[in-house]
Amino acid sequence: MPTAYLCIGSNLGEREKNLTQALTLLSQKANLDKVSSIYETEPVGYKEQPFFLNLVCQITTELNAEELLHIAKEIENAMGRIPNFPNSPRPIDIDILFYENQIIQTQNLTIPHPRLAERAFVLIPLTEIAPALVHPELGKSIAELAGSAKGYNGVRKMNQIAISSPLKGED
Ligand code: PH2
Ligand code: MG
Ligand code: MG
Repeated sequence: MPTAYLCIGSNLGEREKNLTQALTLLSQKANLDKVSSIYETEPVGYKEQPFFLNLVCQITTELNAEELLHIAKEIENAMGRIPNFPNSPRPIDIDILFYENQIIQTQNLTIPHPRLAERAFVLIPLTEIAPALVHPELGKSIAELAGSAKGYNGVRKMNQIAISSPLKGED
């Protein structure tokens, strides 16, 4: 079954609950195989907004990339996300980082996520669950990319939180 990696973020409302709810909703549509720790992260891009909580997860799914994007948007909408300016605060953001080793460029979707290689808030949690994963365009592993990423100071691991409930079984 195809494997995909997602980054989930929240910086409005009860951030931790929002992440857990997003994982629960996602687990109703895809197999949730691995979930990273939660990190509190300094906002990248538009700075005048609250700190985020971010995590990444690995799923397996029969959904293709477009269908997965549709599900991600459905979950964002169901959780009260209002379309706003780019990089604005949001209760939940679900981004597809990788879908298999596919390179996809359509009007709606760019995979791998175009900014992941410069985002410590993605690379650090991803190193936990997929250090050997190779970026299909850059030809470098996540561990290598994380080694040269900037912005480590803005990414702080939170105490382990009860995020295991939507996971079926241990890894
Ligand atoms: N998402 C963004 C822009 N900036 N910064 C952090 N720390 N975490 C995010 O998830 C994030 C961001 C756009 O989606
Ligand atoms: Mg995003
Ligand atoms: Mg997004």
